[in-house]
Amino acid sequence: MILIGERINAGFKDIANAIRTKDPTAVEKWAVAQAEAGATYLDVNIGAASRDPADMAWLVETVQKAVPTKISVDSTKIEAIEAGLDAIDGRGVLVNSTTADPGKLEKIIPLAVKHEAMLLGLAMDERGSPQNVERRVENGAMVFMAATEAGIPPERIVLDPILMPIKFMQEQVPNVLEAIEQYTHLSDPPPHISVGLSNIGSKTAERGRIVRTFLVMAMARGLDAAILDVCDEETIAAVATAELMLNQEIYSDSYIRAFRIKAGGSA
Ligand code: THG
Repeated sequence: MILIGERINAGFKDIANAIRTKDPTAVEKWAVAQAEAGATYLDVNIGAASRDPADMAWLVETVQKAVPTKISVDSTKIEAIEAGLDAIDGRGVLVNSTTADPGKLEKIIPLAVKHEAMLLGLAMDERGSPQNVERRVENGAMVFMAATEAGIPPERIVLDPILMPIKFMQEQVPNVLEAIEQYTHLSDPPPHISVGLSNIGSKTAERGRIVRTFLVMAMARGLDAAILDVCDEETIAAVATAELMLNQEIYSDSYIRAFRIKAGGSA
């Protein structure tokens, strides 16, 4: 499972303050904590409030000084993604994200090619978020085909069917699960498939249970990546346990510890 740590995001007050004051302390703290928890990538997001691409470069550089972990450059703004990519020191990088909007694909795909990056495509288009399975599959396939045509292999493509809060869009949860399964049939090997996992539990009273139950159900349908709270031990234990059930890892009594070591975290 590809684990993308969600915490370096200006949606959190400590990170928003760090960016505003250019005080690296909180960024370093969360970079180290998420790396030790076994993150494969650290998502880095300057938030909707920042208009300055230089903020993204600062955030990427600050994370790179703290840990060797690969980075997910997360922005809806092309200029911010470009600034983040230009700041990468040669380690692996994930472009988060493009949508299926042709105008966006046209600009983001060449950036992913140039930087030999992983490319994450959201199942969104000019019309906004998908409200059914068909739109999710069409948009995912659109990103997949455009990236493939540009020479990006399936192993470097990540599709995100758009997971929404269960509290407000409960009827979309089965649609996301079905879209995940359909993405696995796009190619052999298939692209990677990810969701913004915390989104489903937004504003709920049982967030952990909701997040973890969806996670294992989605893994059973083919999910193999997630942007998530990697510091939540119960969630990571659910990932490790689900990998056993899928026969992706060999059982041992100490499989949780084995998972953490394999993920590169501190056991
Ligand atoms: N897909 C992709 N990228 C994404 C998302 C996605 N990037 C952003 C987001 N969605 C994933 N990251 C987060 C980060 C934090 C939270 C949720 C998703 C979160 N925020 C708190 C909350 O909602 O309660 C608010 C912050 C706070 O506590 O102050 O949990 O879907 N590709």
